[in-house]
Amino acid sequence: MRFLRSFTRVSDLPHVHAEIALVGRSNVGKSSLINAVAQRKSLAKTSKSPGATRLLNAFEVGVADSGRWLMDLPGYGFARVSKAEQKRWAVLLNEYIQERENLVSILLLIDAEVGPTALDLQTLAWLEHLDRRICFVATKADKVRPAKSAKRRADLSQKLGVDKSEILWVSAGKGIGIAELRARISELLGTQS
Ligand SMILES: Nc1nc2c(ncn2[C@@H]2O[C@H](COP(=O)(O)OP(=O)(O)OP(=O)(O)O)[C@@H](O)[C@H]2O)c(=O)[nH]1
Ligand SMILES: [Mg+2]
Repeated sequence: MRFLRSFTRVSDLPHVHAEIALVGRSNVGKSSLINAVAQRKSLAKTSKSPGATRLLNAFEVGVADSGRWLMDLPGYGFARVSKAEQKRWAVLLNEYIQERENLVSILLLIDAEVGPTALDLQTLAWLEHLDRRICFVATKADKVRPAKSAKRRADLSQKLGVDKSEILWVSAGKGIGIAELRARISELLGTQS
């Protein structure tokens, strides 16, 4: 996987063969997950403070010019940026999800320990309304104590309204579920993993 470039506008995006986007609240671990999948430390910019990703960042999966893209997007629900900036990101995200052709699936990232938040559920309802295919990913699984894991899994699936088997548990930090996620991405994009 390689970084291609950042885009500020949806209308600047070229036509590609197939694309997957990572959607989730700020700080949920979208960029970290891209790095884990790519087995690179800082391919995508990550940060302790939310709001690290501000643009539509395109990564290419598979061979050069494969036309199979993975998009890292700005997160939602980050209160510490100005209202104007928050609005700009929301508009950008809305536009992207609504208009992007060849978007074969959205990886909806939910914090395994915290989520789903009200905003996560709102986003989910909206994605379902738009008829987008969703792949659920619970992030930072390493933060969930083993004793609580079964309860958290049941709770997450109940709140998201999907079967437990439909949620992929991952940890970019500890490498949990990454091979599985990589395989899922390859399958969705039609590339060799
Ligand atoms: N414990 C733990 N921390 C993680 C994991 N993945 C990411 N983090 C931490 O969570 C913070 C946010 O990670 P990012 O990958 O930048 O989050 P993001 O979703 O891209 O955030 P925005 O770009 O602001 O939308 C960083 O401090 C990461 O180190 C994980 O699997 N386990
Ligand atoms: Mg990011």
